Amino acid sequence: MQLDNTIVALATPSGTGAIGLIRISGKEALKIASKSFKSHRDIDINKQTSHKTFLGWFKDGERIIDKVLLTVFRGPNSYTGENIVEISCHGSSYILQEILALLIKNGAEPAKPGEFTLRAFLNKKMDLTQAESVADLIASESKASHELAINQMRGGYSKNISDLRGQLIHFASMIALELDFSEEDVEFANRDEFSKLLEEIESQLKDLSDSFAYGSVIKNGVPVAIIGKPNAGKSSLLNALLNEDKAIVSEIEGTTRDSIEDTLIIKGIQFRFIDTAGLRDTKDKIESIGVKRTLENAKKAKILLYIYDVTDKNIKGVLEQLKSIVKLNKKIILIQNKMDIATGGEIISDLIKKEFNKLSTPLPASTNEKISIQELKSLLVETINEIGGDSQTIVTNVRHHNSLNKALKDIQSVKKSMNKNVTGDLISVDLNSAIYSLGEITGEIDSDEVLGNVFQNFCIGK
Ligand SMILES: Nc1nc2c(ncn2[C@@H]2O[C@H](COP(=O)(O)OP(=O)(O)OP(=O)(O)O)[C@@H](O)[C@H]2O)c(=O)[nH]1
Ligand SMILES: [Mg+2]
Repeated sequence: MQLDNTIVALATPSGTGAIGLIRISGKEALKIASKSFKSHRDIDINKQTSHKTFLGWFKDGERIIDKVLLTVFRGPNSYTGENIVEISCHGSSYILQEILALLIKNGAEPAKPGEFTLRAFLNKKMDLTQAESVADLIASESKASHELAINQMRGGYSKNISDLRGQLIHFASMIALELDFSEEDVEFANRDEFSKLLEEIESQLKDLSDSFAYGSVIKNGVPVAIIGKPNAGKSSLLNALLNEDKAIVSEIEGTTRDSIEDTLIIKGIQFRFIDTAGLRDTKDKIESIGVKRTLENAKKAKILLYIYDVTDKNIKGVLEQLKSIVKLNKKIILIQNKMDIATGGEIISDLIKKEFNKLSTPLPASTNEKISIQELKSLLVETINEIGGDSQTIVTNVRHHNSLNKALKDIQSVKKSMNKNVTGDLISVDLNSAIYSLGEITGEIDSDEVLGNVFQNFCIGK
């Protein structure tokens, strides 16, 4: 990995803004910037100490490109740990391009995606999970996902994992020592303590791994599929939730043929609502593709909103649909729609309660009159909080989840081997594999492959 070059990139989005920020990092940062910068007070930035800002002209020879503010950070007290120069200029895309081109002409190299943060990691300014949280923080769109990213950036669970890994390493070395003295039949690793540690690690890994189900939906938005028979009021419900006319509503059965999706943030949590084609047997070719999609969306969703028309005469049809939906094993919220035209003699909800006593009571609603929409929103938040449980630390990252699961499997194998009293060298194999997986999470083991995977998902300039 090359670190002795000096890199440059735009840190703000390309396009026009009031201000744009260009960042240079590396040994030569000050020298490269100073070739084109003329301070108003004739100051040589090469001789300046860290954390100082200067006003001046950015020039291509004698041609003035912009009036800029230039800030000097000297390594190791900077984001990357290297010398950094930040140039704040006016946000015209022409100016930004000119300044970038000049800096490259002066000797800087265009940065690769995530290279600033990669350098911060390699210079030990942060561990790998913290580096990853930078990308999450930039991408966070709701209060809840922002909170998770900030928590991870502040250290999150990586310290805990690092501690557990340290204890495992201790036992691994004790067992290795035993192998060296194998003829003498000594036991350096106290088996009782070791078993206790394995139990604790297993339970912690399990909690972390389980929290991913919650973490990933918080990060990417909770998928909620709205399903039901044609004309139940699915599209009307989507519109009522979003408070806009997003989907077409009509009294014709089969109005919605394709899935329609939009997001909404409720109490800081982002939900992705998916309005679907009404479920029914149909000979219409396009509609039947829509129905297939509905089932796929239902399978992918975290929460299902099953909506039915309280005045529907075909109650059996509703019960049958519910039966197949319950089989999907998802959180289901039932909505009894069109209460504004209910006569009061309807028995549908009683029948549902009788047949599906595990489901919660249907919420009486009217999407036309916006009755119970607020209650539904609160119910959604409650449901997702239930899924989250009261876990303090939450895993949001697919890479961590995979490594956690790998480590968990290894720990379980170690436990099994211990119970069967197998020899130390066999235990060592699984133990080392678990130590490796845990190290991958924090970056204590940083193969190029892991690093490549992590940083390729960053944008350039981060
Ligand atoms: N009275 C009354 N009518 C409603 C209510 N909600 C929806 N409707 C009517 O029911 C009809 C169907 O509504 P949609 O929202 O298009 O139903 P859908 O479930 O999306 O139907 P498909 O897309 O065909 O599957 C429309 O005529 C709506 O005006 C309600 O709360 N009260
Ligand atoms: Mg519809």
